[in-house]
Amino acid sequence: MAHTLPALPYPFNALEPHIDALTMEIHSQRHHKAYVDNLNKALEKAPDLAGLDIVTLLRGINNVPADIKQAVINNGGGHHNHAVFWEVMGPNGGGEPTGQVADAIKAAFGDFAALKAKVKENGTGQFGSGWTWVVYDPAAGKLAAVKKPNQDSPLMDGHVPVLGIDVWEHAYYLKYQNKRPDYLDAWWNVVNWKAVEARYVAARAGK
Ligand code: MN3
Repeated sequence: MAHTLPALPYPFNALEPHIDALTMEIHSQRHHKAYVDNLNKALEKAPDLAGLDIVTLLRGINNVPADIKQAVINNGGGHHNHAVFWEVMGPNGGGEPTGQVADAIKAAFGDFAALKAKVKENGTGQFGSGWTWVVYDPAAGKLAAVKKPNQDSPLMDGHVPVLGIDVWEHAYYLKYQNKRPDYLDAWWNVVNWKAVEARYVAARAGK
């Protein structure tokens, strides 16, 4: 079964003024769509992998044949990273973390301010394109902040992405131009903590 572009769970302008409608439209309908299309194209050469969901495919990246492995890393990673990104944002977002994920942030980072500082450091420190992530590390049994280049998925490291911010220029250039740190500060106004907590709870349950 072919991978499909998920529907955005809110209108393009729902994250204004922090993320502008045109960026959301181009980002979701063209950039994300290209990853999905190119992933499907790459998998035409590996029919055995066609039935795997995207998470299973990326966790098992070392089982992917060498001739399409990099295409799956780039486009499969691009597909899943963006699916997570749309999910952990939303209208009327922001504020302080709540529930189980608030406790997990306190345990791993001390407090929310320290987490934001680490996410910003990773996002501004990622040279070129990539992502700044908060992941659940099953081996350590806690949250961690990591940066990844390009579309490399944290799933390939055995981590579960709980929250991520895209720092490719296509994610912020129309509104923020070269000011990536300003975009990273503004991003917390659109975080959907309910969705982040749900991802954390599922990750702890081994899903
Ligand atoms: Mn992107």
